[in-house]
Amino acid sequence: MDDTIAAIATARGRAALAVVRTSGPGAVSVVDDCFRGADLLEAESHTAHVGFLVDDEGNDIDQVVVTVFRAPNSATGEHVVEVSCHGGDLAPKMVLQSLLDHGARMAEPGEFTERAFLNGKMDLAQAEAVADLIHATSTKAHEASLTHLKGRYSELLEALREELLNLCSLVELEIDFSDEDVEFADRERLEALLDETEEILQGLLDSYPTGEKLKDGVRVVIGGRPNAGKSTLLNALVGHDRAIVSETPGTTRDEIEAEAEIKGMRFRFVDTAGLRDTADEIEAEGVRRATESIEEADVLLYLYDLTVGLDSEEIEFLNDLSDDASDVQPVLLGNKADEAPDLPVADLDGLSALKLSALRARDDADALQPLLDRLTNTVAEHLSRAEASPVVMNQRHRQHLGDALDAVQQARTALHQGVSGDMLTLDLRAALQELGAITGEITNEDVLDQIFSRFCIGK
Ligand SMILES: Nc1nc2c(ncn2[C@@H]2O[C@H](COP(=O)(O)OP(=O)(O)OP(=O)(O)O)[C@@H](O)[C@H]2O)c(=O)[nH]1
Ligand SMILES: [Mg+2]
Repeated sequence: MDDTIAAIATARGRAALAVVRTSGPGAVSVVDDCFRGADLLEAESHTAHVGFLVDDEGNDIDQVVVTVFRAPNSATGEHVVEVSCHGGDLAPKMVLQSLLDHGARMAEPGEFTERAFLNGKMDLAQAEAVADLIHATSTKAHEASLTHLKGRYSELLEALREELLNLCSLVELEIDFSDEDVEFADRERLEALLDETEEILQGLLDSYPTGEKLKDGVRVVIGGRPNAGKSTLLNALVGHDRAIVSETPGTTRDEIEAEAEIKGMRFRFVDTAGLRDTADEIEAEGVRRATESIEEADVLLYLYDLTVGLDSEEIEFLNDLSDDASDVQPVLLGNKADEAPDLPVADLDGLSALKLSALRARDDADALQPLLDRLTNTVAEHLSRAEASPVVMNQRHRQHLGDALDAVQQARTALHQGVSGDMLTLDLRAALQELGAITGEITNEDVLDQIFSRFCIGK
């Protein structure tokens, strides 16, 4: 961290402004060397200065605003200077090049955040939340990563660690005084604390499926026979003509994916080829993909044409689906209600069913409302869990939380079996280690490199 890094912090492309960031011991002098304006070496922290950024031959590049943050009161804890220049393809690159020519080094991916972490500006879980926030594609995912960024999740883990640490020191004290046969650690209290820790860890682990849904979206596959109206429904759901609709059965072959946000959650809708036996090789491949896709769905919208009805093979398929323990939640949709207003939708045991007209829904948003409500219902559990945040959204965290839980459970078994104190502290220490790995209190360089290398440059 003894060198000065620089990178463009904003996205490429045409925009009014862009920001080029630099951080490190030489940040102020590097920018000062290529800035025609106030003397930045004398500038106070948290001040902004208008002037011209120049290249290494002294030619003007752009009119910019330079903001100076002096260590330790900056995002990274080092001297940081942000150059706001004009956006577009050229100015930000030329500004960056000039900073590099004047002694800065190109930043590695995530290096700004890594420095912030190493300087104690944020813990590892918060640093990861920065990445999640940037990648969030729905309101709920954004909220959840913001909670992590604000440190609520870290506070919870910290409190847990403190409890465990207390326990551990009591038991260790006992070991030190073992000759005198005293018990500093009240066994009942110990057990109560282990229970409590276990419950919190379990709660966090249970929130992971929600975290996954917040991050990746809910996968809704639209399936059914050819011509049932699947592509029409996809277009209605996403509000534009994404998929080709035609009266020729077997129109859709490739899977077509489109997204929409409903009640803050991201839904990924997948239109598939109509399910039927076919001699057409390409269509058959489409059917194979559709079947595979249905198995991997969170929700299956199974569409059928009300005027045609469900055949026995479909009924068997749907019954199997609601019977077996698969994670796919099926919703049966009787389509083309406009042509069959009096026909009821098939009533299959335990299967939620709705009647609709995908055709009408295309131009009449209200017609879709019952289906949208049904969809939000299928994720109601996730939505309420997201409210009761924090939600674990990160695979790495899940691993450590699971290992911490194992260790706590082992400690409890050890306690029951009356094993010696040192065995007990071994388990408690293991749990502490796992929790510390999440916030980065205990970590090694390889892990850090792995985490930060997934960030993008300038972050
Ligand atoms: N009357 C009526 N016609 C509909 C409705 N939904 C779809 N259609 C018509 O049904 C035909 C088939 O629609 P698609 O959306 O292409 O059906 P699909 O299920 O995607 O068909 P494949 O891609 O061949 O599997 C088209 O002519 C649509 O206009 C509806 O709600 N009412
Ligand atoms: Mg289609």
